[in-house]
Amino acid sequence: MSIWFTEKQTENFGITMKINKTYVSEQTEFQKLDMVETEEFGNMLILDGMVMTTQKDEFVYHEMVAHVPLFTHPNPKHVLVVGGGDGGVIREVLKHPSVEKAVLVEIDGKVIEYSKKYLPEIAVDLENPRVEVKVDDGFMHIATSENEYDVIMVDSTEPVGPAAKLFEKGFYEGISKALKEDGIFVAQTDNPWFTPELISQVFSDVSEIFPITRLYTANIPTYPSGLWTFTIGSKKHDPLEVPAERFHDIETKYWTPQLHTAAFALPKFVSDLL
Ligand code: AG3
Repeated sequence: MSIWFTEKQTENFGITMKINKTYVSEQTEFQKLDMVETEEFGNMLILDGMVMTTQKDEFVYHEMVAHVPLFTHPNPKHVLVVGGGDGGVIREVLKHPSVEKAVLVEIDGKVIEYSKKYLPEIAVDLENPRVEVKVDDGFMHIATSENEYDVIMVDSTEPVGPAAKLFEKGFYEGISKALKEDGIFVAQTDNPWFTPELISQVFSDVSEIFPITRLYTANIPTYPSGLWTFTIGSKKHDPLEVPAERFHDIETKYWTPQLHTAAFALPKFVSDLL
């Protein structure tokens, strides 16, 4: 007998994976958390029935969330990650020597605890002295920060449950206030196949607040449709105008200087949403 997990990505469509082992299946204070071993993608974190990250493809998402805004900023020193309790974005952020301090604000301490245990190469840097981990509400953290951060990354779940308010215009206004005068933020903004309205709405909200607003994509096989989007709001620096010499050497598996720019080239049906 074999056990299979299906994430119903829409009412009528899903992704199915063979599960070898279930390590954790528990209702935390905020969400349902499952940690499993899959045959194809290694260990996998699932929140509220949705695939968050897997050992095999996590590098795409984490590199693309971190490196695109961090290379766009000429000297990012103080960085905030909202969500991201698995630690994958933090691991990538620390590859930038200019970053003196990276703050991670994750609402659910259980995500951190189980990621350290079952996703050790993703959570590898959560104890690094350049990192400050806070188990707290990211929305509140943003609301009480002013002129503090060079780069903010929103590594949230989907706009249902605890993360719903991280997709509202008021949140992006808070982010703008929390950023310094040349700050940049990025948020994961789902996929154009099943949630085109979300992409349009976020892009329009962000462009009312930030002078430079851009959308880029990456290929993530375990996320709905595989075509994932990220929205950047920037006060001054344009991700499409990064001087070539700013791209210092870092070890990556997905991001390259060429891809930094290429990721902003959108299929027509996606650019039509903006
Ligand atoms: N955060 C975004 C995951 C969204 C996936 N959606 C889905 N499976 N329906 C990922 C967290 C990784 N650090």
